[in-house]
Amino acid sequence: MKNFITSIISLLALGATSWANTSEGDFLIKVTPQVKAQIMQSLSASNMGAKDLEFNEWIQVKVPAAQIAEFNQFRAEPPVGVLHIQPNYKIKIPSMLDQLNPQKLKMLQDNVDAAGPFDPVPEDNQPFPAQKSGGTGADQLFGSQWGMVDIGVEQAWNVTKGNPEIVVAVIDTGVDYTHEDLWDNMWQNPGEMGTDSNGNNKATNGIDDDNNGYVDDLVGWDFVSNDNKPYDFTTSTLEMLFGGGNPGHGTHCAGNVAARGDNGKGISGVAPFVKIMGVRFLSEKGQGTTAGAIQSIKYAVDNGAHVLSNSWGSEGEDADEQQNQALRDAIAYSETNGRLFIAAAGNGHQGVGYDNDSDAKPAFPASYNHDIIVSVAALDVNDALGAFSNWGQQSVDIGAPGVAVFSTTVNNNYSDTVLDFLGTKVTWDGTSMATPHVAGAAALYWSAHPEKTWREVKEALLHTAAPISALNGKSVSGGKLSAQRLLNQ
Ligand SMILES: [Ca+2]
Ligand SMILES: [Ca+2]
Ligand SMILES: [Ca+2]
Repeated sequence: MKNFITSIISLLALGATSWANTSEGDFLIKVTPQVKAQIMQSLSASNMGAKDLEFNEWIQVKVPAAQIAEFNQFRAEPPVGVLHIQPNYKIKIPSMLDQLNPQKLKMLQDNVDAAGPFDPVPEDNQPFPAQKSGGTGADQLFGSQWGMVDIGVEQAWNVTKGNPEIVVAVIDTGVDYTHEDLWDNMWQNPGEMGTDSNGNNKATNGIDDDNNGYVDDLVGWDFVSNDNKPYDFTTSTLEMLFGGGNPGHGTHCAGNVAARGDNGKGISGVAPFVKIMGVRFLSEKGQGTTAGAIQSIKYAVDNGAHVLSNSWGSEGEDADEQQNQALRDAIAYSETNGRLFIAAAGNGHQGVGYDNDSDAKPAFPASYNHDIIVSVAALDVNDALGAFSNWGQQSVDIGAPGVAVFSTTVNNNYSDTVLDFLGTKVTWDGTSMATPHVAGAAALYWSAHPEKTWREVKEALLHTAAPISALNGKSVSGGKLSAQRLLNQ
């Protein structure tokens, strides 16, 4: 053991490391409980880049570029006490442009100068609204939500509109929790509500009142900024177009899970009265790392989310076809604790190629063989598979609305359109958009049947799927999500 520690320290001592740089030289190591303290102490004492991820003895280690090759030798033959070494694989949301054909993309590029000024990025640290809106009345924009009608939410709502005790974690780019149609349904950590013994607001007193390791985590956590404001920062149109930026991905997903129903505003999610936990590990560029993903999953599980909605993909599985063991450990943790892991089937194989069979070319995490995962393909209004959507008889479970999907967007907006100029319209398309429908339906079913196990909820989702030809032989269930059948079976 001493040998490994000495080796790591000597490697790290040779060059400065930076936590801001999450590219090369960023590793995750899993050690045994017996040596963890020793390794952390040694690395910390040397002022090296080591971070305890506080999950299953995983430690993030930064290695200077010049020493990466040497460090990589440990991967093939981990020293005693070290169970696994892997890169801190990148994770991302699919580009909103992935669905565009090359001609259309070229046209956008040719016309990009006409796009006008950059859209403003919202200010950092959006404060929590002072009070709930408490409005009543019809959701005026419900008619724009073709997906809700398509899966039969109105018939499902005759049974239940959702129990506020049921929580869905939207693990994504964050959520605009200040949105008029989301704030009322944001999960609020009971341990950070009310006043402390000094009469101060627990949500803003700078104290970790519930001792869960996170200070003032009222609505969730931001693992990018490491603070209690998992707000959904959008980027400019130009960055979004050509830099893989985020046009408000997490906020769009959250609305389809549980935008507030019957409040006289906007739209309604599939489960209009369950709660949304905001967990952010993907930046405004739509990029994150495995370290952030596993911390997010653990946070959601430990703080009571019943369903985890995951509209993202791991670059994992590198050229050596190595598995992302850290991510698999986190998914196994959600299974051990019985929290359904709903995952986007993916838009093409690692962003390349349409009409992808995930059985042959898996996309992760959706294609992992953990039973807890429900992998979701994207359908359009005519029950056709989205041109971009992955499918797989063994590896994709069910389809749901995922083309031109209407939902909440940042700054109290609502839309099915990412951008629309000079005759080119980019709509909210993706298995990312399909996934929250299934997450919401699982939450709705669990609201009506709180005694069910996760396995029973998953079986009910798949068993009640409405058969469609587009998914016949291309998915486990052979059908699309039916909230109507699910709640009325
Ligand atoms: Ca706390
Ligand atoms: Ca507090
Ligand atoms: Ca509403």
